[in-house]
Amino acid sequence: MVMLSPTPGRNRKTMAVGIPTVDLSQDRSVVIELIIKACQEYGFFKVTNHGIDKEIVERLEDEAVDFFSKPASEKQRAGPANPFGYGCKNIGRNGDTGELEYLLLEANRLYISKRSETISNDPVEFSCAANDYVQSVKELTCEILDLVAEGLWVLDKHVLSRLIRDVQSDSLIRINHYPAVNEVKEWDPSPKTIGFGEHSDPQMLTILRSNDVAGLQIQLQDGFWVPVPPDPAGFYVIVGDALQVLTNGRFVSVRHRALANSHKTRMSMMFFGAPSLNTWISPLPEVVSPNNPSLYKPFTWSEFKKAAYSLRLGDTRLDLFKTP
Ligand code: GA4
Repeated sequence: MVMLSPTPGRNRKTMAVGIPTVDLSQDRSVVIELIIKACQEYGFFKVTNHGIDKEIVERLEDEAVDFFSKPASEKQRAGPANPFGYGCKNIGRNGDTGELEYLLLEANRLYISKRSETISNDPVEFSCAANDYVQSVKELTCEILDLVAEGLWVLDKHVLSRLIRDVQSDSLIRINHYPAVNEVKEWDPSPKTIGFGEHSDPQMLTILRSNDVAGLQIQLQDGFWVPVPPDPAGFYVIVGDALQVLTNGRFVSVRHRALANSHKTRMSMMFFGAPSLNTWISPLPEVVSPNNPSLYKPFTWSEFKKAAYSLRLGDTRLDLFKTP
């Protein structure tokens, strides 16, 4: 694996870095130790032996392939993506753009809706595929959050997963489609074709799955960018801003980006696990002490979301909520 310089093009130093991988079928105590270490050092890891059926992933992937292969005018019927639906090139509300198109949907409201009718000729089929996928990745998110709570010696072991299981949870699902480009340099140290610019995810935890096309990169705490090798059979776990706050900065919300300079079409599917809009977010009592006071002012998820959407994609929005 290669590690890229933080200032691409200038200093071409490379180093080998491994992406932390957690085999969920191992002994529980080993799994917990590996997850805590990965969340603290990288805010990112891959899970294998996660128990999610391949067929569940492939059904939603097939639906998405069908949708993105439609003519632009038809896809536009499912847009714009503000707040939910089909989006093309525009990201958020403040002028960010990328070389991608996508579907952004509320994970808790995937019933057979008018929206499904604009996405698929068989809305029941689409809704079922999306629902089954969401159920599976939500379970995985909750399982990981329970392991995290146990690893942090939190008394109420389900305090984090309960936020995601809440029927009012503001979790989202996103399917990104990065079209292939014709001319690609074998190895480009200063990538120009940004599919999705660098950012951290505002939510608690993101579960990402991609097809076998590379593009995802994560930024290490020292600023180096590391390409993440694709693994369609695994899931990648991304620590978001809200979990950084809940752990009082013990976990880091990893900055990541997606390049789109591949000969092959890349497709990724993300589940963003978030609490309900009125949930107060502040460090868990077990991670604060007189020697380790809270680094953040309490805020509701709704306030944080509002701040995130008022800023640019790459802004470090947590700065607004730091204690003086
Ligand atoms: C990043 C994570 C999710 O994809 C997302 C994104 C959202 C959007 O695409 O509309 C945001 C971005 C994401 C962070 C800051 C704001 C909001 C674009 C943007 C500029 C759906 C999310 O929740 O936050």
